Amino acid sequence: MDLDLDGIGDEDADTNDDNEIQVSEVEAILGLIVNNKNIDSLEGIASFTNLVLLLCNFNDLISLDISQNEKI
Ligand SMILES: [Ca+2]
Ligand SMILES: [Ca+2]
Repeated sequence: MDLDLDGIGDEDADTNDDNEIQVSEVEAILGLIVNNKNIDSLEGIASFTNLVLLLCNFNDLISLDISQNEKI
């Protein structure tokens, strides 16, 4: 998954490998592609303030609130 949309796939958002996702690491995430992952909630999505791309087809989402994601 290419989280920062630089064309290079990224393992995960934990870029400094301390096993925690800091706010700065969440803010660095520009793209989330989570199609077909059996996800039933994207409740924390509001924290992804710099997100410009969200693909979440074929999941079990009932509702999705991206009103806080101003760049989508
Ligand atoms: Ca990348
Ligand atoms: Ca980290």
